[in-house]
Amino acid sequence: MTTTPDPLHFPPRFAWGVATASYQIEGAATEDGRGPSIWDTFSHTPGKVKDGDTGDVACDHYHRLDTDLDLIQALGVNAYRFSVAWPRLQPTGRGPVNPKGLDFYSRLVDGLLTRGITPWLTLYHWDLPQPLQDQGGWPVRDTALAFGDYAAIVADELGDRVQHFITINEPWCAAFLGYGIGIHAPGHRDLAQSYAAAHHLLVGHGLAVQAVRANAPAAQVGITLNLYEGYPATDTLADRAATRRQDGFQNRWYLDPVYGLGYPQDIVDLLGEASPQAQGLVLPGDVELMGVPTDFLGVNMYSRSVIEDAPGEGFLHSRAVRPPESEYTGFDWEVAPQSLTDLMLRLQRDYDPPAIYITENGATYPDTVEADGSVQDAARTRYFQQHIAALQPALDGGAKVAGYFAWSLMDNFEWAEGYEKRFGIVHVDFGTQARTVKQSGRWYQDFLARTKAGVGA
Ligand code: GBH
Repeated sequence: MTTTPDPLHFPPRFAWGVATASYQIEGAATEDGRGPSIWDTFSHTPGKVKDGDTGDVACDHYHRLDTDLDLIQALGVNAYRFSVAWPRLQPTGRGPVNPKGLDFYSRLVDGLLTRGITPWLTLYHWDLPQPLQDQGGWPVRDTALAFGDYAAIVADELGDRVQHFITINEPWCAAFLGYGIGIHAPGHRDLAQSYAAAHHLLVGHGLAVQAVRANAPAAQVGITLNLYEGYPATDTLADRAATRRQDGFQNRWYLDPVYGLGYPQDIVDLLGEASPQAQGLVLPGDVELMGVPTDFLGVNMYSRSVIEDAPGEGFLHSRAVRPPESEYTGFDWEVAPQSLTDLMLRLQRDYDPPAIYITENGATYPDTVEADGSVQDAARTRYFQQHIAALQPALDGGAKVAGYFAWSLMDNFEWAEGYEKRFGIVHVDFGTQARTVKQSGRWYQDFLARTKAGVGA
């Protein structure tokens, strides 16, 4: 199977991985001292998650650690990205470590190292301890301070073995989907609150970077943003300006502060009273704190956006359009591998990160399990081929792409979509918890074997 005539060439020591997140796979939601998170509360609130699904059991990964580690190893990856559930480590979000929670992550890390796989640890993938939400959640600054303390504990306890830390996964989602439009936990709908949350997520990121540096001095640390390259629907000035506004909302609002530039003024102006500045939340020193130097930029990329001017629509006066001739995945997301090339080159040009890691890339399609039990997910397989191939021109053009993580290791709890939307390269039967490597997983396995052997893809 080839998509490009020429074999691909990746830099030496390229990280090839698969990714997961704690609430999406672990289950064991009330075991061994784990406290509740906002996702427990949200998923147990009727009407919030499709079909009333919860992460109570999920992939039961907490109880299947060893066999899941064997599965990861069998794929042939050299890196595994997972997240630590904050309420497993600190059940109320503050105070002493829960030893059983720590023991789980310690066994996970050791199990990876024994198998020759580099652990990539995400500190926050959305499962905020519920008691911290009860005290105001991300819209209050105290949550960022608590997050910095938690980061120090994790770096201190695991930093002897973990050398790659990601502070926050997708602050845009945590802030906007959680506090702005309410489709994610904690389900609030208030634009100003979402910008207060975004500010404290970025402050928390800065504090966490400092905490990792202080407690695990040799480790690399960065943040993961969900970035989508924007394209104007037509070449008119109006559509181009609308695309720039959308880019400010989705991308620059996070990139600019992380690279020390503070918030983009065009979006501050559009937000007016809802901006963190107008709310009095940006304290002296915050621009430096949010922009504390990092070792890499993590990028989660799934699609692109095509934007047209739409006066009066939202505070951005813009709207996403759906190019009819294109190909789409299960969330009605456009398959747009060229935009991955464009995004990498643009990030390198505009922000010059020391390294870029694709910390998530993948697709959901309705999979069919064949009579013989196999899962033929040709569309997902093609999606991975095309996006991995799209990294080649980015590398050739000077983008410092240093790794790629497929989302996801296995089908899991897809947030508000419950278990219906599958992203795994390994199929999970949620009745029996049987794992079956899909066609896409077998393709990735073959690709990695060939790439490591220097044969190209
Ligand atoms: C990432 O979120 C997450 O980091 C990961 O946990 C998740 O499983 C993965 O991507 C796949 O979704 O109405 O089109 O917005 C990306 C943002 C937010 C995408 C929720 C799906 C719901 C459908 N996700 N969104 S949509």
